[in-house]
Order: sequence, then C-alpha cells, then structure tokens
Amino acid sequence: MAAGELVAGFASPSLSPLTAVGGAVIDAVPPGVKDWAISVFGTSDKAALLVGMALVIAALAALAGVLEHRRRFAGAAVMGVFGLAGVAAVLTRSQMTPMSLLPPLLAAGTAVALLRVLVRRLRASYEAMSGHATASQQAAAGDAMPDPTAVRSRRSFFQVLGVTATASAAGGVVAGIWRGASMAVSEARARITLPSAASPANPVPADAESGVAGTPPLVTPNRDFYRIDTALSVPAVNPDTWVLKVTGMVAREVQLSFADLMAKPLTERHITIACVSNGVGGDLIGNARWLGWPVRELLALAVPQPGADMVLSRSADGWTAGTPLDVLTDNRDAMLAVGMNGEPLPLEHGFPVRLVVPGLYGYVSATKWVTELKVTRFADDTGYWTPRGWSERGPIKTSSRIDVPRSGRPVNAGTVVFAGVAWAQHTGIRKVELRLNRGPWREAGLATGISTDTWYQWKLAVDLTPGQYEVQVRATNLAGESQDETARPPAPDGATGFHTIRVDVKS
Ligand SMILES: Nc1nc2c(c(=O)[nH]1)N[C@H]1C(S)=C(S)[C@@H](COP(=O)(O)O)O[C@H]1N2
Ligand SMILES: [Mo]
Repeated sequence: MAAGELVAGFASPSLSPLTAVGGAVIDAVPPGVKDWAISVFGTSDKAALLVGMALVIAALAALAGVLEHRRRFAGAAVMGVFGLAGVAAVLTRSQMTPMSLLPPLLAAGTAVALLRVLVRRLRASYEAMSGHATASQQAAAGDAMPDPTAVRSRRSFFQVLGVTATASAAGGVVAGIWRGASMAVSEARARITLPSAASPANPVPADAESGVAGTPPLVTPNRDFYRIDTALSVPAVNPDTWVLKVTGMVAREVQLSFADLMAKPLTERHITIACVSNGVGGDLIGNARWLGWPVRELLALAVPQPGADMVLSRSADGWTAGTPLDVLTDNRDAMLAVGMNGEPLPLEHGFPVRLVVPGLYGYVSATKWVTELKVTRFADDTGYWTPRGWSERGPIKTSSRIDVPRSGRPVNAGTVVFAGVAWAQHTGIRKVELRLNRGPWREAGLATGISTDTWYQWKLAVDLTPGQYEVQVRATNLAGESQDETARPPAPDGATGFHTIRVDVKS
C-alpha cells in the first residue's frame, strides 16, 4: 500500500489507491449507513473509514500470508484480486487519469513479490528448525548445538520482514505528508467563495456555437482542460500563506496576500489559452472564463523603472516565464486569475493564483502557482524554456482546426458538414476557408466570437460525391493576415501549416 500511495504522489496526485477505494466505499454505502457513520464519528468519519480500511487490508494481508504458506499462489491470488479491486475503484472516480491505474497495480505487484519472498524464507526456517529438532532428539545427550541453518533462515525471514516494515513506514510517512498537504489545500480550496466580478464577462452570444455535433464545447469544462507543466507532483500551495511579491526594477516592492487579491475589484473574461507545443490540428488549447485582477493594476502600484521590458514570473516550484512588460501593461485583460469557469482554480491549473495573458503561448505567460513577478529586462533574465530551444517571445499564431468529421472516418455521400475552431487571440478571426483536394478556397460560416481573445467556431456544408478527399482549413485574422502555409514543427515558437484531414466519402 505504501508503494502504491508513494507512486500515486507522482503519477496521480489527486487519486491514490486508498482515496479511490475510500471514495468508492463512500459512494456505495447506503445513505442510512452514511448518516449512521456521521452521527457516530462526526467529522472524524473519514478518519474512521481509513482506520476501517486499514483493518480490512491487514486482515486480508494476514489471510494471504496463511494461504500462500499452505499453497503456492493462493495468497498471490488474493493479492491479485485486491489489486483488481483497486483498479475497479479507480475506474469509478471522476478524477481518474490513465496514470491512476498504475499505483494499485504496482501495490498488488509489490505485495505478491514480498509475499513470495517472505513465505519462502519462513518455510526455509521451519524446515531447518524441524531438521534441527530431529537431530537433537537423536543426540539426546544434552550437548546439542543450535542448528546454524535454522538460525540463519529465521534471521533472514525477520530481516526481510523488518526491511519491509521500515520501508512501508517510511513510504507511508512520505506519502502521508504529501497527501496531507494536498488534502489540506483541497480543503482550503473547497472553503473559498469567489467574489462576483466588478467587471463581468460578456455573455456568450447566442450564435457563438456552430451547433455541429462533435465540435468541442465553446467553453472548455475544467476537467477536460488540457494540462501542461513541468511539475512532477502538483504543487500544494496554501492560499492562507500564499504571497505574491513584485520585485526587481520597480520604484517599490509590493506584496499581495490572497485575501488582498480577493478584495480587489475583479475582472471576468473568456480567454482561450494555448500551448506552444500544440501541433497543427492538436488539442493543447482550451477556452475558459477566468476571474482575476488585471496585472497592470498591480504593476502600477510597484511602478516599473525605465529600461525594464520583461516580467519574469516565478511559480512556487521554481518554474519561470518571461513576458514582455508592455503586454502586461497595455489594455488587454492580462490577469492574476483566481477563478476558472466559476470555480477557484483547480489545483492542476495553478491554485490559488496563476497568470493568464491573452495572445501569448502559455510558456511565456501563463505561470501557474505564481509567487513572484520580477520586473527586469530580456537582456538580463530568461524564462524556463528559452535556454531549452524555445523562443524568447511567444505570440500565439493565427491557426485553425477541423474537428468534424474526424480524419479518416468514412462519411456518406451527399451533404457533408465540416466544423471546427479558429483562433488569433487578441486580434480576432475575420474568415475561415476550406479547400478540397487543393481546389479553390471556399469561405466557411463563421460563428460570432465571444471576444477577439477567444477561439471562434466555424462550419461549412459541402455536397460531396463518393471518393477520397483531402480537406484543408485556413484562417485569416482581423488584421487581414492569413495563417502561414509552411509546415513547421512547434519548436521554437509554434507550429504552422494547414490542418489537413482525409475524408473517405462512401456512396
Ligand atoms: N508553474 C508552471 N506554470 C506553467 C507551466 C509550468 O510548467 N509550470 N507551463 C506553462 C505552459 S507551457 C502552458 S501551455 C500552460 C498550460 O496551462 P494549463 O495546464 O492550465 O492548461 O501553463 C503554463 N504555466
Ligand atoms: Mo505550453
């Protein structure tokens, strides 16, 4: 269990085998039992559940030990079933990711391996002991020496047992500290009520959705929002102790607490953020309604000194992004966000506070778990990804994607509806065009945008006869610039080229 919990700390921080089984038990027990548990244990009901689970696990482990000692693989089978039960519990949880399946399997695998080793040593020590007993009975002279093989076997059994217990305790303590910290932060997050925005978001226009089945939602739900960061385990940042420092080339350094931030007049905006690693046609892009305080207001309090041209933002885990100072001080809605789609930021998306900057790729702007803004110069400082082969500046490139139909999926001849999204954050989209088999470009119907800072949905119905088609999409932004045709990979400053799909039209 310790191995599973420990690995979950890395692989699946929001869902460990124990929390999955506990959650499944909580969901499965009838309401009467739940009420009874709360009335008996009060707010310690979760602790009581964990103690109960520990007792059941200990009993099962003992059972597996006895069975394996009697018959080879009998105990291993118990452990295997136990691992599968863990996997089943994980599968019922909404926080599940493919990585969440690893810890219960690993826990079961570790248990089986340990069981084998321990039973083998125990058996060896029994055999040696019974051999010794016979020998000493035969001698019957009273000067029998203890059989060294028996002593060695028994010692080796207890050595393995001791090492296992110590490793489990150490693993358990580390995992416990880990989970305790992130649980405390999750609880702090659950207690937060977001203030209403002083400057609310525009309502989503009624005709902003193309209405084509299979198009991703215009506003991406938090659980489906892409996640990209270097954090091996999600940083657990407590809002009660969080402070943001504005340092560097400023007239005065400023410090901001979470309470200070929540008391500011907040702005709410839909903003589509994108990852520079998003390949043409990729899904490392998402649109959310962010609530936050404009960064320019904070910088105005600190008063950047002449000559400064960059803000190096730093996260609780030391990651950095270099953002042009002018982008953070112009009239765009660059913000210190506390809310995402009406909720406090999810832990994986930067709780309690992150940066969101319309128009720039995440790696140069969207610092999650942000704790410092250092006003500086591009000549003096570099963000995390710049020395690793990515450009110093990262404005988002005008781009577009075909979501419907899926590439390679056969469709019926007749009217075929194509649909997707296009984006040119902070400039906006003017038109989207499609071409079939490199023919003439045809203009698609463009849905009303929420704002120029978000993606736009588009659709086009085309009558098609049976055959193979290569379909390409191209967007033009409101500055009149069409997207770059040349196919280039994401590095160093964002992929270019037309998203191209193949459609097989059946008669
Ligand atoms: N602390 C921290 N913030 C970070 C990153 C990171 O690695 N660490 N990655 C950035 C990158 S590259 C992107 S694309 C966005 C992704 O934000 P999301 O995970 O909320 O979608 O976060 C940015 N903020
Ligand atoms: Mo990114």
